Amino acid sequence: MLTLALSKGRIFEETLPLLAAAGIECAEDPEKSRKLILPTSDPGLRIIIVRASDVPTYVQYGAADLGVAGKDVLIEHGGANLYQPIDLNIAKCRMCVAVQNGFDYASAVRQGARLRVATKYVEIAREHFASKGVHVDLIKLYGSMELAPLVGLADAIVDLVSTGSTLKANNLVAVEDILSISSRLVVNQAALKLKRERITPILEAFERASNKNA
Ligand code: PRT
Ligand code: MG
Repeated sequence: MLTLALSKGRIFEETLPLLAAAGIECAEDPEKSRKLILPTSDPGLRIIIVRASDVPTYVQYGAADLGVAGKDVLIEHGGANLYQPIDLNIAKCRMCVAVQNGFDYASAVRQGARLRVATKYVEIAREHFASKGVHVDLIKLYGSMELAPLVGLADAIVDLVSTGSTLKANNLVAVEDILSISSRLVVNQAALKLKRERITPILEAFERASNKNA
């Protein structure tokens, strides 16, 4: 049996067409069902539903053979024991630095001020500001980062942006692009060796289908 770890929402939805390209359908909708283990049309493949940031952990320990996770999540996790063969070109967005409209980010940075930065992505933020030589106090949050500058918790945030409407609705502007993000297929390294015959056709189908998203 192969186990594929997915998170609800955009990752699940955008992985369905890739599964379809491998001839696999998932009859159950995780938004409606409360089940965390979903069968598929392939009796040898099941899907487990986990939090987006937990996908690498399930695959790392072999509780799932395969998973789909954003590059943001993979960088924060560190990627131990994970083989990352394919950029699936799904769930695309950008990692950005954003501040409140009117905050003079450029001169704060130029003057060498110590910037307070709130984020869920502390590893990415640490690396970004270190490479620029900017001193920061990182404040770890688990969500709703957009609020932090509005109530004086931070000068800036590091967050994902896709349409930009969340920033706009909260009177924030992106002042720096850190990196482009998309989701990757991740495979447990031992599973790749032991279950290679089962995994290879799925990898090939995903690769073909994801090239069309590039
Ligand atoms: O929501 P939850 O706390 O359960 O976990 P999660 O946010 O990690 O999961 P989910 O499903 O929201 O995101 C899964 C993956 O999708 C992320 O790891 C990213 O790689 C990718 N992705 C793509 C995004 C976005 N686009 C995105 N726009 N993840 C989050 N967002 C959020 C962003 O954080 C911000 O709050 O959407 C908001 C901005 O969107 P716009 O369109 O208003 O700019
Ligand atoms: Mg989310």
